[in-house]
Amino acid sequence: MNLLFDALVVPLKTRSRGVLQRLDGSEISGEELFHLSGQIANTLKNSGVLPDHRVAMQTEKSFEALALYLACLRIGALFVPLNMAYTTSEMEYFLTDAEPTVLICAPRTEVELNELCRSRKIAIMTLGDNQDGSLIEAARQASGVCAAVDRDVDDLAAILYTSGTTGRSKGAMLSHTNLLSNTDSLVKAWRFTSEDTLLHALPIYHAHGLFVAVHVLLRVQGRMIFLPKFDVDLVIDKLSHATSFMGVPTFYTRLLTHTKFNKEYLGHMRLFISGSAPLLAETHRDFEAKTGHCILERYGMTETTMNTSNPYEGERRAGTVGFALPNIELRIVSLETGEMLPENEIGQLEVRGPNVFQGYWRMPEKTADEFCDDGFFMTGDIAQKDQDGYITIVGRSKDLVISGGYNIYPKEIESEVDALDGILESAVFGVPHCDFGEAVIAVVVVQQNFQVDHKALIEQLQKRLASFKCPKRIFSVDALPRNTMGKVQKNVLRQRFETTFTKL
Ligand code: MCA
Ligand code: AMP
Repeated sequence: MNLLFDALVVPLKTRSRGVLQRLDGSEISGEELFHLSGQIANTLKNSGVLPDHRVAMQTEKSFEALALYLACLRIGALFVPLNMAYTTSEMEYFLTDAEPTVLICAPRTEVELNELCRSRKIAIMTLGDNQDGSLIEAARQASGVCAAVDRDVDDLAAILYTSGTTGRSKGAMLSHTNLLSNTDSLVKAWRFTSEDTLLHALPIYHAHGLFVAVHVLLRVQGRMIFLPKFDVDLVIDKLSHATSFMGVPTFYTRLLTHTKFNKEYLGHMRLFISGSAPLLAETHRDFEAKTGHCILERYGMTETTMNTSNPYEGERRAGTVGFALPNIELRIVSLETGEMLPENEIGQLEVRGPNVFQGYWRMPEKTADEFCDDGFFMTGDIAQKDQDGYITIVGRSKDLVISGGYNIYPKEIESEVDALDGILESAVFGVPHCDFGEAVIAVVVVQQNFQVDHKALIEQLQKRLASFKCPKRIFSVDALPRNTMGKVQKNVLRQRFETTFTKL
């Protein structure tokens, strides 16, 4: 038995209908996806990959990248997808921490990454976005027949890195049961069937695009129109061929502000889903007014995949994330005492259920810190439940910025800013941004007589940090505001700089 492989991949074997449409309109059948995943599985095995070995992937989104994930499931390797935006310096950390047997990278980054791989004895292969690269060349020569290895229900399927409060990313270990139980809940909750076509515009290196979108559609043997990335014109063009769409709030605000976007394009659409960041109630209402569709908002985390959802039938309440999904226990507890709070009171959201991950990769202490004795996971999200049971995420106790659906932990950025020449200290935080929801800015205190050039500081940071993490603006102050305990008052800074992007 191999839970995820049996549930998601085996049914493809006999499916001659298209399961995936490429941007150029070509259709990939289930049989083709199944066969290619077998060929890639054999290629990985030939490179020395064994069950429980890690296979890291930093490539553009493609049908072949998806086949690579399915190949990992087949041979029991742990899939470690990495954002294409990560710099070589960030990749050095991930490769050192995950210790993959193989890295599959884009052809254009091979030279830079080769050095890192060689010294760590990591095999390297490439996968381009045009059906090219050494992985695909080798796979084409390999047999497509590859028996799936047995996996226990609690065996791991993937490690997904999520930013860390301490500055370094942590690998969330997700098991077959974690992922399949959640997929099945979502299929039911959102009424997905084999008749569905999902317009897939999310990246597949995060839980949203892979474990929510791809898993649900594979599970029901539906079809996906696989866009390389979110592009508002393309999405508008392709929506008329889809029944469903999943996105982060930025996707919806961009659609709403596009002059071409209107009801006409939505002939077959039955469902729009939003998550990964708060969807403003205003966006929810404007979308309904413009399209007649009420966006279904849900809430999740990399560590837990999806926890709550607004109902498919029944009121999808703007500004809320709905109710706990089946078999998932949620509670809201006091941040001071840890005691459960009654309705309408605000506290930390904790979660327990088959969806909750197995811990952080090689960080047992960090893992223990984030679980209560009775097995509830502390999400770090601040929430409230109303008298009808709807949950609202009202804030975060973790120092986190969510920009366009990407999580950015200020500590990581502050460490990089502080290391720059001339900087004494810094504070990094998020401020409102009409496109990304929140945008990162940094406030710095510079050494005496240092001639600061904020643009040059950003350019230096771009060499070290993925560009979505880089502060969009940097400001200098004489001193950071601190409370009596000496802690930087980010709320004071946030207030002072909150109109940075809104007054533009
Ligand atoms: C791109 N840029 C960003 C972001 N994306 N800056 C801040 N925040 C961002 N999210 C910057 C780039 O660094 C670049 O800067 C410039 O914008 C243009 O880059 P480009 O790639 O062309 O941007 P884009 O194509 O317009 O991308 C915006 C996007 C993308 C489509 C909203 O960020 C996106 O696909 N976001 C989805 C993220 C996601 O899937 N999250 C799910 C995580 P410069 O010009 O300076 O170089 S999973 C999760 O959160 C849990 C499990 C859950 O609940 O789902
Ligand atoms: P990640 O670590 O990338 O998996 O992001 C998870 C975090 O995104 C959660 O802990 C929340 O803070 C946030 N999040 C996800 N979905 C929502 C939502 N619908 N509303 C508000 N915040 C959300």
